[in-house]
Amino acid sequence: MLKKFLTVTVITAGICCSASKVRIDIDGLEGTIGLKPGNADKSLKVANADWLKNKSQYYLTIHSSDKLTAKWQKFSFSFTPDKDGIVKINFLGVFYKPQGAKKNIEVWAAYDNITITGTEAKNCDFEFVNQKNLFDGWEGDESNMVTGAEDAKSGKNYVIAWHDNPVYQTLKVKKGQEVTVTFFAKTSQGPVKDNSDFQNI
Ligand SMILES: [Ca+2]
Repeated sequence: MLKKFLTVTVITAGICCSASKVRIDIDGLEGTIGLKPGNADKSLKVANADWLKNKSQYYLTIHSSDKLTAKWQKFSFSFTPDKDGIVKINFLGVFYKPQGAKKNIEVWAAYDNITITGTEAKNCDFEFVNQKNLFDGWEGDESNMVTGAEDAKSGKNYVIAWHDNPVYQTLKVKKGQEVTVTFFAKTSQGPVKDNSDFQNI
């Protein structure tokens, strides 16, 4: 029985790593800013977060219906805030925790060439690295950064993220001013830590 369980777990984990999808969250919880979903590509699902119950109107989640591919794909969605304030835009990856797993599984997605209208956003091509050696204007850590990459959608840099390792920035929004987010996404295998990782293979 145990052997059967382990086999199923391994197979499921194997499927997960190629099942990369878009996941973006818009978080207006701190300022209790209501967020109304607007137009979106048919390939995206934009919804208020039902798990937050009576606070669901302050939080939007955006998922792609289909798996991402190794080629960059363009996506777009809009939302409208119901008052002035600050919201957080989080780029992450799909939540994946198979039954019986102790930890969430790392399913990475890559993002680049983001355009945000209706507000001002910083460094949406990820081409500027700051003195902390992170992408200027964004919060995250070094594992989110891909630099000097030939496969970037714009320039030489892009970000990768998964559910527990997001990349985010804050946006100043205005009541009734629709915000539209257009971006490119593709699959990612996760960070390449060091060339020495390959020398030992
Ligand atoms: Ca870029």
